[in-house]
Amino acid sequence: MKTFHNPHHAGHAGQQEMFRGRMVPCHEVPARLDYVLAELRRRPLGALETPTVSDAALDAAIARVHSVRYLGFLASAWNDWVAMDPANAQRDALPSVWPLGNRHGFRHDVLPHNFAARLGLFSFDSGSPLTAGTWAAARGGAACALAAAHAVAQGDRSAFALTRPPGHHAGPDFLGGYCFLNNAAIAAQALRDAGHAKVAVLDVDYHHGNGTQTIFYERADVLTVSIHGDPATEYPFFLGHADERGAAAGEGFNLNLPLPRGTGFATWRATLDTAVAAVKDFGANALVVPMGLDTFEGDPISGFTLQSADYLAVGAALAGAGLPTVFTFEGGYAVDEVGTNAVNLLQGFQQAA
Ligand code: Q9C
Ligand code: ZN
Repeated sequence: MKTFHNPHHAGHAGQQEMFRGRMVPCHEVPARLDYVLAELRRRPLGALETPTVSDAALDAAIARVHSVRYLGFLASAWNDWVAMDPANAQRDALPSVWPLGNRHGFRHDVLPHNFAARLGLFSFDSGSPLTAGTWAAARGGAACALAAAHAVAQGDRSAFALTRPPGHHAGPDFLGGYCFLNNAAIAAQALRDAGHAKVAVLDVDYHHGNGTQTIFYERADVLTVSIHGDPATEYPFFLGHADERGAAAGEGFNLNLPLPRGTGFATWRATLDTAVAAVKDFGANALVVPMGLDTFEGDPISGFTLQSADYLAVGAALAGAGLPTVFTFEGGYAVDEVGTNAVNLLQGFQQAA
């Protein structure tokens, strides 16, 4: 399989995230991608490329998934942050005030002039620093997702969008969970637009793919499935329960498979079989896998206990869906092992496909 990697990723380098009342070093660091790229050079699965999609095609593909006003906010966010105070050039932008939705009656329709207020309007946590290179990195990542979708649409069995920041927590008009643009959703929509009538997304990151679920929640043409830590105890907490089955035309086209913190591979693997069966029952023509490696036992912020060798079997099980497949790189914060785990999964897929 071809890998499209993002040459702009390292420009997104947050210093700190808010965690339980204090600032801690970011878990989502540039070295994560470098380790995966190094492992792919050691154990090649196919060509390593950078995406060559045109700016116009990229802007159009991103706008299929995200709102105009959110994209306008992101494109000028760093300049607006520094314009607030020149000293901000040395600091990441993090939100500190949010217009809570349903219960508090705050308005979302009026765009505040104040940058800190806009940052809160378009975000849902204080763990996702926006830095000088964030927009270019996120945009470069969307280009990887689009290029991977194009490769698969043109007949490749699979393709890998190797990028950071990750994407699956980003919704139509919000960032969070280290994510800014939803690469998996951009790939899924691009596959739809290339003529695949039904696309499935099977999210194997430790955390529920809330952004992807929200983007496709009322649609019957994109099935979203996610295996993740139970939101009763695990981030992102406010979405990802089993009773969320989709709405309106999308009723029945979302499947959440939450598992308790501490779950090991036997149970996780059986749950993956349930997820793959749902993808097959749906009659998907193509598959997108938001590939988080934070299900690994050694992950510092997660709670499942998968071992490195297990990822070979995960990839083989995903190949069992028998579908053209785009992988997007999502979470996975045990930096020393993330390259091995990612390439194990992809190699397991490729050997079984
Ligand atoms: N201050 C992904 O794996 N952790 N995102 C909570 C908030 C957020 C994980 C800290 C975890 C986000 C793509
Ligand atoms: Zn995650």
